[in-house]
Amino acid sequence: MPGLHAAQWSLKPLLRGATAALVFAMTLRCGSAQEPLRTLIVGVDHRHTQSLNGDWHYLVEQPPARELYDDKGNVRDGGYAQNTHPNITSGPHNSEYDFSTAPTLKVPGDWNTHDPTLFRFEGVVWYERDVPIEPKPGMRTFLHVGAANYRSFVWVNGKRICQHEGGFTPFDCEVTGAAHAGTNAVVIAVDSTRHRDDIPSVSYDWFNYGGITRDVSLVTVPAHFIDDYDVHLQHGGTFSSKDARTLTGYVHVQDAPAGTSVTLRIPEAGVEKTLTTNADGRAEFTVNATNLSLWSPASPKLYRVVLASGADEVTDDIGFRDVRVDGTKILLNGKAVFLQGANVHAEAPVRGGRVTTDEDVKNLFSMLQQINANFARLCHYPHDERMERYADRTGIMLWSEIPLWQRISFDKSDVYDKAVIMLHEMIRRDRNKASVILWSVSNETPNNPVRTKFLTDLANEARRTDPTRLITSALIGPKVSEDQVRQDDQLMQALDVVGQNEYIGWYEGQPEDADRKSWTFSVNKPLIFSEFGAEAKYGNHGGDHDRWTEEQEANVLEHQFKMMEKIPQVRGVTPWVLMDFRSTTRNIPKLQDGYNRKGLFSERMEKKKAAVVVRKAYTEHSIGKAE
Ligand code: GCB
Repeated sequence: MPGLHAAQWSLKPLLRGATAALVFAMTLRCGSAQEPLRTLIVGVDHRHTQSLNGDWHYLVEQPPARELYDDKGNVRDGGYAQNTHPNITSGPHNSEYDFSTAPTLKVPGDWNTHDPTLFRFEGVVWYERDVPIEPKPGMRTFLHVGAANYRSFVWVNGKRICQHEGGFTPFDCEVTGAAHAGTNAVVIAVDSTRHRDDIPSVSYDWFNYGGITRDVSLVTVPAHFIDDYDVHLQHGGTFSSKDARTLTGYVHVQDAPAGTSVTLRIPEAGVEKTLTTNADGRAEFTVNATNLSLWSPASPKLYRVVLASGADEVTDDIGFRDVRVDGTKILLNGKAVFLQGANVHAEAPVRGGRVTTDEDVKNLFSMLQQINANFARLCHYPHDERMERYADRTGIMLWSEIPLWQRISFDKSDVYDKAVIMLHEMIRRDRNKASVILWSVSNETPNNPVRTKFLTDLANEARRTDPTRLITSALIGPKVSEDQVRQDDQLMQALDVVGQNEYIGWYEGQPEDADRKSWTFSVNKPLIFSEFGAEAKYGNHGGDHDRWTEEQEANVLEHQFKMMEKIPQVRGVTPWVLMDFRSTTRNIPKLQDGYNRKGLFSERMEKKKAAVVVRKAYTEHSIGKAE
């Protein structure tokens, strides 16, 4: 299969009970559109590419989307996919569509906020763009899609070149064989319909923005090219100043014969080394660097890293740091840290819709800055890569999560396989980002043996794939109605850091009930209170116990912080949530109007009283024991 080296990214060791062939067969059904074996080029945002952002023609297909799926749910290659430009005045009327005169939609973007008639639309939208391509002898061209929600199918000049499942991770489709010199019709069908066995499943508390929501580009590379790399600080048994000088990792050259040479240069750190690939196209290295300044929130130093092999060259800006746990402490470069932050959804402040621009990212981070955060939980799915880049540059530590939210089909092996692919896609894209310190495998899942086995395996897979970061999950329960709360979820055994969600004062009891709670955990590990909070509509005022007021939201947080300060292993807090965000399930008129109102800021970035409480706690360190 072109595009993958078995040892590089084979799923063989990962698939439980399903062979790769079976998964491939499943890809042909709408129930699963994941291509298990394929290319994913790392660092595309730092490569020289031909951007395909901008206007694409689009056609909306009302369910049941017969242009995309046949009666059995198999994907069709006829119809819109062929972009036949029918002669609508005199030709036979067997295909009644025309992309060339269809309206246009911005990529990246979501169709929901583009056109009010599509605001609640969940289904198939077909995108088309005429793309000039000049194939160069010996070169290969890939279409890179930063993310499209949820299933995507891509045709070039009527030939289906790839499909992908998952709304929040990138994919690359090779167009070399399907493209010709001149104008090429690129058609992408995006289906945002929810299914029980999807990840996330059918219900979740955010907005199902459909469309090609992240950057799209053409990446042209030589026949053998660098598709993956990992450059990090040596992660030994204990952190020492010696580790702080040693960089290690690998560079992978796709389709390279054994012995292909690769150069690694980090000029500012005095690193220049020639490496050679093994039979799998992988060149591993360990090098000493001089005078390395480690990345930290106080000093988010990034180094220009240059990788080259033959005619291919990639540059990236990478920070080097060490993160680990020691008992209940979280250590960054050997020093205990307290993570003070907030949960962040990938919704654009003020204008609404998915985060797609540098401006959106800057706005979100400006609110984090206002509360004096050093950390953010990017919930509940991998965010636009711009977020991690921004955090890398500004020194914000991050939690990154795959969308295993509450109830998913834990009993199905193909759902597990899908989760593994999403996990790998997330880690592969972001493993060179110093800001990301935690990989989260799930949020608020039901505590039962089937789920625990699924998530334990997934946590172990995350650790195997990236042993340099900490693995976490946000747990929910036990019931907090008693004053003694004992958390003994077996999933904690598989985690490095425990995430705990609870809503005392909102979904359960009164704000001051928190004062009487005494929490114990059956593991001695660092703990992050990963969600807590209450809803308030900005500008709505009243007493400390009046629901939906800014005063009550602030009151809940004050009591929460007091409770958390008494729990010895608390090493982080992220109130739910930085900013009000759209959710299809929040339908109380005048108060919610389609928004989850637990934001510290409104969706227009207006500061609520809760933000002031959080800023005070983070500035005065009234919450926050690092040791
Ligand atoms: C939760 C979920 C989060 C919701 C939040 C809420 O526990 O993890 O996705 O949005 O509660 O507001 O209910």
